[in-house]
Amino acid sequence: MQNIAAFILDLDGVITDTAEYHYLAWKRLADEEGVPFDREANEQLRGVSRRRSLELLLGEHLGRYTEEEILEMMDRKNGYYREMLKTITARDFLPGARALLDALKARGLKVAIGSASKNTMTVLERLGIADFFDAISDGYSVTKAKPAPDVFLFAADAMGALPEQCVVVEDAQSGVVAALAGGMIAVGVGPEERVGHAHFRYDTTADIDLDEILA
Ligand code: B16
Ligand code: MG
Repeated sequence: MQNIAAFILDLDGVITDTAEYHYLAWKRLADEEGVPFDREANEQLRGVSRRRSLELLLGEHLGRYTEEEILEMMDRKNGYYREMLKTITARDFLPGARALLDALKARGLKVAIGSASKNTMTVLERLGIADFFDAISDGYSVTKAKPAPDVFLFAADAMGALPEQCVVVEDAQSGVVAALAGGMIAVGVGPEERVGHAHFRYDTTADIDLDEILA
């Protein structure tokens, strides 16, 4: 692709794997509420905002809760999740993620984070890369969550790049939809059935082939 100026990287599932912590925190909440929840159901929450995740988790039980109770449950889950984030260190990059960051910078490309998470800064600090990026777009930057393109458009704008000059790397189905909706090049990380609609797809972050994408 000619003219690529910047990469926008998703955080959870591309740079580090916090999905397990999200699962354990949601599972604890579900158990407390007596709502069935397992790892398979957790797959639906990949890349999905906190509120939408809770709605999906509660399913048919959603109607029995008031708005106040919903907000309390989101808060409770986030407390459990943030407790687990304390164990993250610079050793918790997904394989190939740290090398990808350095390779992008070495090629003179701008690099941003485009994540749905409101815990983005905490995770980046724990990984030791809070100062690495040219822009950070997270759950506080925009109101419309993925699959809306807003979180990526915000990142592109903050870097002074046009959408068509940006490559988005995503592990979530909704994230790939968001990148395509924003008019960006989409790189999917994960299985065909999840991210096969991206322009490029690799099984893991370590498999991403920059020569192929930038050719
Ligand atoms: P929080 P990403 C997403 O991050 C996660 O994949 C998703 O599981 C989570 O619900 C969402 O962030 C919101 O996270 O509760 O920390 O605000 O994949 O967009 O980097
Ligand atoms: Mg993700």
